[in-house]
Amino acid sequence: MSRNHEVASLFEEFADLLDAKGVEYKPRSYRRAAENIREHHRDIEVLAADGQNAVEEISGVGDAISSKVVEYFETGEISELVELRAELPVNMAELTAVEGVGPKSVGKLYDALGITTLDELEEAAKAGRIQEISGFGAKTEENILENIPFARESQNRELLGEARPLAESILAYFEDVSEAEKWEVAGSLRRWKATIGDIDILAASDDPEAVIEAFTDWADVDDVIEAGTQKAAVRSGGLRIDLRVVEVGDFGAALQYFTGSKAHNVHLRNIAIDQNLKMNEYGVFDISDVADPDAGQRVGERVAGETEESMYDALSVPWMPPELREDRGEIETALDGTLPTLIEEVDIRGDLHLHTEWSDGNNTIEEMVDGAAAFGHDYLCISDHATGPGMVGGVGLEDDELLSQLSAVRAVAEDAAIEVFAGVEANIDDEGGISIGDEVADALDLVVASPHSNLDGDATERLVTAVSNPHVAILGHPTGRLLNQRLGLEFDIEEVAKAAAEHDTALEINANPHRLDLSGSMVQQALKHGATISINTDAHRPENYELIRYGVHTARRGWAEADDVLNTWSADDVRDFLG
Ligand code: DGT
Ligand code: CA
Ligand code: CA
Ligand code: ZN
Repeated sequence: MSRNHEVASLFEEFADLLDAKGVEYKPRSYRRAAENIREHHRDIEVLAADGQNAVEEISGVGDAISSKVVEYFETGEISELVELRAELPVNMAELTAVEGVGPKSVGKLYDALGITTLDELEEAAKAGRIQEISGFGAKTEENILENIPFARESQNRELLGEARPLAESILAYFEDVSEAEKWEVAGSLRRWKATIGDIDILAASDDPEAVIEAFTDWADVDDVIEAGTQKAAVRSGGLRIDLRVVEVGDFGAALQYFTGSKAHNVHLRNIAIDQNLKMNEYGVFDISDVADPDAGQRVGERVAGETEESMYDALSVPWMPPELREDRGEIETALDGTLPTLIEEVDIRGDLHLHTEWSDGNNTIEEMVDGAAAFGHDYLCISDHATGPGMVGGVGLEDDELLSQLSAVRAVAEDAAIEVFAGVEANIDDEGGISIGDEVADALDLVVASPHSNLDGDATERLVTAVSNPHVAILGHPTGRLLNQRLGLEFDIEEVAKAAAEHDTALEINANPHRLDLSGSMVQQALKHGATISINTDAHRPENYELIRYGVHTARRGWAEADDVLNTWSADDVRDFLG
């Protein structure tokens, strides 16, 4: 794995600390550079070895940043950053995990009260000392107190979009470990949960110690937490990775057990017991002739365990994809024989929510179109931000600018290899209205309407109004949640889904790993009322198109079939839906 990610995180930390010190402009350019470094197609370590000029091929990286990159690879640290950390010895990640507390507030809290940790923040808030700081007030203090439990909980969970690539690089590494006969990711990651407590990897081998040694020797291991004869745990990129090595004949049983969820497994075990069967990580055992079934793990005759399918077969429950295993009705449905045929990544034919440099995207219309074609899409919709509630810093386009962009999009569309829809991402105001005029809405092919402001509290009426608006085709990231950062809007998804179905408005699964909004369980409820789903990346650069898979697996967690999802349809059918 290249070290671009690591360097990008350093500059993000740098930006946060500068923000905390009240420095202007610089933090923004550091963040932009960090993003470009992370996405850059060449390895930054290789560029740094060629000197500052080579590093400056990355867009947004000038002299000030390239010199620090070179310094980092030469000395192992960036001296300015080391100084900043000493000046502001705060746990930035922990404190900014509290909704409403950004790096600037962290700086003020440290200056005024010396707060460095979440515990100190809580103590100060409870003692009423925060409201005495200028610019904070009683309301802010109350909000901070309210949001601390959520921040604390989210501290230990990692985003799916961070954990998945890491796990996949381990799986690829195991290709070269000759003693490993089978290996697979298990746990919440195999179920594609939006956030992940730890990564669980399962392997089968006749020589477990060799596999464990290879695992702890993996180049990206930062820290070995424990290493035994059958399991090990390491830390890599801030994530804990558990490895268990089992016998080849037990692999299916172990995979089923360690995939979970716990609730799904408990339900299955009860079904097993009703049939005089015992189910555990070593297999399914027939215990009808066993005097004491609790005498050990392997009792009675083993009837399944080599494959995961055999485990379900033994219980006469049809096998089901891991994404469904949350005990949300999947076992009953499987027993009825009515499991959905879940959507797959290959079913996706287009992306309907993405940005260009006309608003806050990184690339031109042409580049985004070419990128979508290269990714394999049949169509895309350019949907830059309109101005309106929640848009700051002049990012959003006025109506007349949207009309100029429309002509530009049509011009690109003429020569494009794929179908190009012209759209917009409008903002939903407090009453559910949208931030563009009727003339623009009529001229465009597609309006995504998204909440970007006032993202607290109950919003059922607001969103029902928005999806009932005849101009609106897609409700974008409906809750506005940011994983580990902000809970977002609360609303009655069933009411919103009913209105959406009635007015032919699709509900988005925003595939950005920070959002995954709608969530799987909300999708499941929305589908009961016949709503159409649209899975979009909200791409700000062509590299983001590949994030679509996180949306697809979230849809699978919501029991979606291909037909339920607008952008599995042909471009003509999408056009018909848009009316
Ligand atoms: P996470 O890591 O918090 O995102 O969630 P999981 O589901 O990966 O949970 P984890 O890592 O604690 O355990 C992995 C799987 O192992 C879990 O999904 C089900 C299984 N498992 C762990 N502990 C138990 C248990 O006490 N009972 C049962 N039935 N299964 C367990
Ligand atoms: Ca786990
Ligand atoms: Ca685990
Ligand atoms: Zn948005």
